[in-house]
Amino acid sequence: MTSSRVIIENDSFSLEDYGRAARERIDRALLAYTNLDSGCPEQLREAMRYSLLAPGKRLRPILVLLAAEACGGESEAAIPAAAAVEMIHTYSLIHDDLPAMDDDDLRRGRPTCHKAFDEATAILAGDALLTLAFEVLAEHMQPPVVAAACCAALARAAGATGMVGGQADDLAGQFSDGGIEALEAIHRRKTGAMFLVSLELGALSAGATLEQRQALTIYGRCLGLAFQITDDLLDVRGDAAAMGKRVQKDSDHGKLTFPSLLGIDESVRRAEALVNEACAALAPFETQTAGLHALAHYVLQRNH
Ligand code: GRG
Repeated sequence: MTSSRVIIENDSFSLEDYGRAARERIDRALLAYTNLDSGCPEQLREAMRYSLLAPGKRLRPILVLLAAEACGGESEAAIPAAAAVEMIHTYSLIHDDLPAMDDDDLRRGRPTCHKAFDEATAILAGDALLTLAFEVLAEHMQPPVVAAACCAALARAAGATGMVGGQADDLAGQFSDGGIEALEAIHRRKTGAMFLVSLELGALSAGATLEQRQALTIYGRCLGLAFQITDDLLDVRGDAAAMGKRVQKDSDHGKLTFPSLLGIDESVRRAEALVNEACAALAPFETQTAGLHALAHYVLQRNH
């Protein structure tokens, strides 16, 4: 978020400042957790760190920290969970960029992992990040019952009925002649599940109440969908330099997207309505939710 020119502030909260500080804490943890012993080949560690520490927005780990704080917890206790979701997210990007999937040359403003290294190394770097995420949760989340719950939730969100399942249906062109429900069914899993679980892990780390978890679930569902709509809009009208990746990809491949189904104006309206719904869901919280509000609005206004 540091490179964004969008600054969302109210009297007492600046997402720009919060994001900068959170990003530093998250990146320190990512560096420490990838300081693997000599059993890890040097090139593999380099490829893992190349992609993991590249300048992404760190939206999902920031959501973990914000959810923990909103539920009355200490964000420090949620740092291992924040690192774990970023590892899973990065693995998914590395694999998504491979020739067998999206075949991309540029990611986060840099050559993709398989271009900077080679395909086999990129596959293995993704595999290693996927497994390291669960090692980090199991070893560093406390108490053990919370660590186990975090592992189960993240596995479900990232796996065959979550992100991987959504990606498989998307690649298969499943529902490509379907309507808006079909499109949402793909993105609830492919993109939305990782947003939702980020909030869930933050809530678990803070010992959230059922009411808080339910509110975060509504917030996360709306936010995940709004994020995907803006992602589709950025593919149509975004700037490749700001995005750090190729744009106009979806239309080139004739993919089903929100703008292709609804048109640009209606897609924008839908994303705005979802962000308003996300923010309304935060009403039951008595604690500070300025960060979650600001992040939802950032998702609407982002340029990358
Ligand atoms: C390969 C198992 C597997 C899954 C891939 C995440 C994903 C599923 C594919 C990425 C393709 C894509 C562009 C999806 C749209 C939403 C998305 C995940 C965008 C990237 O997330 P950002 O914008 O990226 O948060 P940064 O780099 O900022 O972290």
